[in-house]
Amino acid sequence: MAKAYLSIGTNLGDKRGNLLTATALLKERVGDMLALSTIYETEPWGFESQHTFFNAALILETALSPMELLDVTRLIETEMGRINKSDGSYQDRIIDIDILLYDDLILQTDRLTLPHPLMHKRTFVMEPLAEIAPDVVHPLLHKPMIQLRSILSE
Ligand code: PH2
Ligand code: MG
Ligand code: MG
Repeated sequence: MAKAYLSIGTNLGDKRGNLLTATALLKERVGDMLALSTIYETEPWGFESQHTFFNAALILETALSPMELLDVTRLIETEMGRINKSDGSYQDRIIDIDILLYDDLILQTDRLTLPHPLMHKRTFVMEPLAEIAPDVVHPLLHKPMIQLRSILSE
């Protein structure tokens, strides 16, 4: 079994409900939920929007491979009504599920890069993640999440 560290976010509709639906589906299809952070209300990062985000982080114990996990998270996003713009720019969304870490795996493929390449630069990721995984060490930066989070807010 592996531990998968995920970030979830939404800035449209019933935001609390969207996060609850996503976590319920992840538990059903991915594996036991070992931890779930509190929900953080955050300002849109990297694009302009009038809709604030609700963000959270979670840890799942899973028998799925990283690619199987990616397929499951994409399917849940689609089933929940996520529509992606073809140009890849950031936009408002019902749900976004991002894989941050998969144990201490380092991976680079067309579809998936692990650790998530931007995780350590984003307060909306690091704040909830440091809450549930303070001592987990970033496999490339070799620093614990609590330290990466505190560097960000300096
Ligand atoms: N996700 C993004 C871009 N910007 N900003 C916040 N606050 N929360 C997010 O989840 C988020 C974002 C791309 O996925
Ligand atoms: Mg994202
Ligand atoms: Mg995403």
